[in-house]
Amino acid sequence: MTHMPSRAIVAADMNRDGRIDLVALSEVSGLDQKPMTAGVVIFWNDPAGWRAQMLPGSAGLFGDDVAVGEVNGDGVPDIAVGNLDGGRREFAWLSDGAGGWRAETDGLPELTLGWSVQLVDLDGDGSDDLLLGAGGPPSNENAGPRAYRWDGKRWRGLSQGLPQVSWVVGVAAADLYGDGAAEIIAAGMHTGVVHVYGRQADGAWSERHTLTVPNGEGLRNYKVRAVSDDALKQGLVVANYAGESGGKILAWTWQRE
Ligand SMILES: [Ca+2]
Ligand SMILES: [Ca+2]
Ligand SMILES: [Ca+2]
Repeated sequence: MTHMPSRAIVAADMNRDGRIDLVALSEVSGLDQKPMTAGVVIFWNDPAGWRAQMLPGSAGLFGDDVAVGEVNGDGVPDIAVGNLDGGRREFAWLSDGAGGWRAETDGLPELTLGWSVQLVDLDGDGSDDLLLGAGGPPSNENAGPRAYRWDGKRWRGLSQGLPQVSWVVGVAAADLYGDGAAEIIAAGMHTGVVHVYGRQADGAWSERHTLTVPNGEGLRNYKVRAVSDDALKQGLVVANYAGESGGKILAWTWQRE
């Protein structure tokens, strides 16, 4: 595809033929570009060459993040996008059982910007859930770290206890404490603070730890990633920041008790 400005791409074998494919999301169209973006595009790694397939219902969409996981249990990867068009709520395309993908929006928030997105199992049922680093006006009460699980027909909120703050950007999830349940790690856009939330027995999230970015004033967060290693009893949280006067990448190691 010769014209696809993109800031978000992920590699996965989308049709399970043993060849790794690519999924990309368009970036916002600039003044010198076509007003209608391609949206979400799968680049099939065919033996004869790359072949682009635009996902139905995604034309015009744009954003900065894309993720692949398994949401609906059919073994075919599903797609989540950090949709930054506040007027649309297409954040996920699920495999439709017929070789295609369908946007599933029922239960997802309106007037929300998805700065970053992850597909990760947050409630421990074996299926990936949708984790958004969401922005939007406080009155909308849809911003902050937001989580949703797919019940087979629609999305259900999994955000109980998570704060509703206006501008959360990077989100990630990993089992930092080694208790078998994933924590949510969320970075504020301009706050210089990264919050770690754990899920309690009643399903509500509560803050377990706060990480502070030294001299973080004036820096904007873009992404957070986290991994945890059971053998080493260690975790790692990484966040990247940029601003007019520079930027930094910060990593925190996580030693379990
Ligand atoms: Ca493939
Ligand atoms: Ca699937
Ligand atoms: Ca789940």
